[in-house]
Amino acid sequence: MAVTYELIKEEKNTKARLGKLYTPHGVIETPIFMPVGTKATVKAMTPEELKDMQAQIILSNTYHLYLKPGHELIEEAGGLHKFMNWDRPILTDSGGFQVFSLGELREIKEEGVHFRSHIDGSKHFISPEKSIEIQNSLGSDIAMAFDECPPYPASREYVKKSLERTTRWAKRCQEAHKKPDTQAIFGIVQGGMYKDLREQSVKEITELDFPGYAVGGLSVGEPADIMYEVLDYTVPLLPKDKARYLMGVGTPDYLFEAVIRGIDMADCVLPTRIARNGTVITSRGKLVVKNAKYAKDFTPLDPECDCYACKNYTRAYVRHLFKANEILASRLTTTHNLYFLIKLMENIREAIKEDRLLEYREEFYKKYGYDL
Ligand code: PRF
Ligand code: ZN
Repeated sequence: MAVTYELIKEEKNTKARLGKLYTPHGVIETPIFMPVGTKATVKAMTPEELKDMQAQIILSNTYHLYLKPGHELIEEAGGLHKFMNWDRPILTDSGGFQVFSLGELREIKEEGVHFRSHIDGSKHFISPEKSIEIQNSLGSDIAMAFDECPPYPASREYVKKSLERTTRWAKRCQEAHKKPDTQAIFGIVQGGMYKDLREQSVKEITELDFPGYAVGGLSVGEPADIMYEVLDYTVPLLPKDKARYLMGVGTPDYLFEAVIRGIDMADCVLPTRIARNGTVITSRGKLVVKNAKYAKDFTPLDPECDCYACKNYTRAYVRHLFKANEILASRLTTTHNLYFLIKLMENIREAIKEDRLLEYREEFYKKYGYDL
């Protein structure tokens, strides 16, 4: 088996878990936040810098790399790890979600999805088999099954048809997989915001016996309490001896609430994206460093943070860099935001060890400015 999960400990007062995920490129301590490197780079960061901030695994995208530079080229380069000079684990998303986000530009059939490139309008087709072929070429440690993520809101009828197709596609992904010794495929649970459909999806997907499972179809615009409710009834149905990955979630509050409900892995573009717009996540909440009120603020982005940016630079300086359109602005805010979330997950793991996750959450929320 290319990837296995070891459950180390369950927290006393919540469903949170401490675990280890063994992959061909190393062991990951969970719960973990995965920085996103869509196009074979975590924007603005070198792999060296990611390692300095203790990033254990990154995520990349099948859809984008297939279009540019093409998976054949990456295979010729020796695979994604070698191509981008990152020797720790990589998870690739299957392309399903990215293709579905194209709206007008795509058409879903049983066979797969026809779509036009968002770059040049050229026509393409991705099927479960094609997605796995691409992910095999990329050589990620964890490949994701090709699924459909229905929009929110969506009718019961539509979600049911969609999840059943996602199951058939998951089976086709397994059958097409050529690298079971060096790459694992994780199955994806769908079912929208409907309890019985989530149950149906878990049953069908877990029957296929994947080495790990993702909860997809959440954080698609639904209110937070609906997402928490879906996690409340979905996560406990997943096998305890496999990793559980919540796709597309990465704000501190969502991370806390997901981990408390038994999630082991999460990813999100948000921290890196808002960083480039001049927003940083701090222990006192979000801070828009571009704002005029920071013009003469000579304190760090987050006085409680000990990342490279916070140890060496002030809000006034970072604001100046943004105003002057200097490239270092994005580098410093990205460094901080990723460090902040990676550190938060490390603190969460420590709290799980000591059975004080709820206390830690309360302490965090009080400062962060979040009402439970
Ligand atoms: N499926 C896939 N990737 C995803 C999602 C999904 O449902 C989500 C949902 N938030 C983010 N990324 N394949
Ligand atoms: Zn910092």
